[in-house]
Amino acid sequence: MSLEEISKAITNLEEEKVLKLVKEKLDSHEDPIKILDACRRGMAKIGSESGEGGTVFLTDLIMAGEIFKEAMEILMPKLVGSTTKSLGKVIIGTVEGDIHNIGKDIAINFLKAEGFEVIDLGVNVPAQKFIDAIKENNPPVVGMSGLLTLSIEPMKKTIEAISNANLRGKVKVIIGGERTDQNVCDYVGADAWVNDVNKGVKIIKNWMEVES
Ligand code: B12
Repeated sequence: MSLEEISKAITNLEEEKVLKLVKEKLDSHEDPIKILDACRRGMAKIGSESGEGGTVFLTDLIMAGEIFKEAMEILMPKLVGSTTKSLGKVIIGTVEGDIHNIGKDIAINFLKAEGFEVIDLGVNVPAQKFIDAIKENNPPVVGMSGLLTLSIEPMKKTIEAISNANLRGKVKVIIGGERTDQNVCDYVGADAWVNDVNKGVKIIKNWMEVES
C-alpha cells in the first residue's frame, strides 16, 4: 500500500479508508511526517479543484477538512517531538458581530494541511483580541473572515486598531468571505481579499515565500 493511496482517499473523501490507511502505515512504522505529507497532498488536490469553474462542492471541502482533522488526531501524538517545520504562523478570526465559521474553518484546515501553524481566534472576534494575539504570537499574516455586509465596518475598525497599536507594518492582512471584493479590500485597508480558499492559500504562500 503506497502513501499515494492516502492522498487519493482524501481527494475521494473516503473517510474510513483514510483513517484505516493512516493507522496501518503507522503500525508498519512509516515516518509520520511522510503520512502527514500524503494527507497534505490530498488536501491540496481537492482544494485546487474547488472555486471558480472547479468540480468540487462546498460540502466536499467541509468533508475533506473533517477527514484531515481526524487523520491529524491520529498522527499528532506521533508527530510531537518530530521535526515538522511550520511554514509560519497565521492568525484567523471571524470579525466582531459575525458568527459565520464554515468558510473560516475550511481556510484554517487547508492552511494547516499546507503546513502553516494557524491560531484560530474563533468567531465574533473584537479588534482587541486580534491585537493581543498579534502581540503574543508575532505572525506575519492575519486573516479575517466576514460574510455580512455588517462585517465590513468591523474589518475596517480592526485594521485601524492594528495600525493604532503600531502593528500594521508587521503583518499582512487578508480578508475572506463571499461578501469581500476589491472595493471592500481597499475600503477596510487590507492587503488582499479572497472568496475562495485556494486563492487564499496561494496568496499567503506567496507572502511567506513558500514555493507552490
Ligand atoms: C450557513 C449560513 C449561516 C449559518 C452560519 C453557520 C456557521 N456555523 O457558519 C447561520 C444560520 C447561523 C447564519 C446566520 C446568519 N446569517 Co447567514 N448565511 C449562511 C450561508 C447560507 C452560507 C455561508 C457559508 O458558510 N458559505 C460557505 C463558505 C465556505 O463560504 P465563505 O465563507 O465565503 O468561505 C470561503 C471563502 O470565502 C474563503 N474564506 C472565508 N473566510 C476566509 C478567511 C481567510 C483568511 C481566507 C484566506 C479565506 C476565507 O474560504 C472559504 C472556502 O472557499 C450564507 C449564504 C451565502 N451565499 O453565503 C448566509 C448569509 C451569509 N447569511 C446572512 C445573514 C443575513 C445571516 C443572519 C444575520 C441572519 C439573521 N437574520 O439572523 C445571521 C448572522 C448572525 C451573525 N451575527 O453572524 C446573509 C448576509 C447578507 C449580507 N449581505 O449581509 C447571507 C449572505 C444570506 C442571504 N443571502 O441573505 N447564516
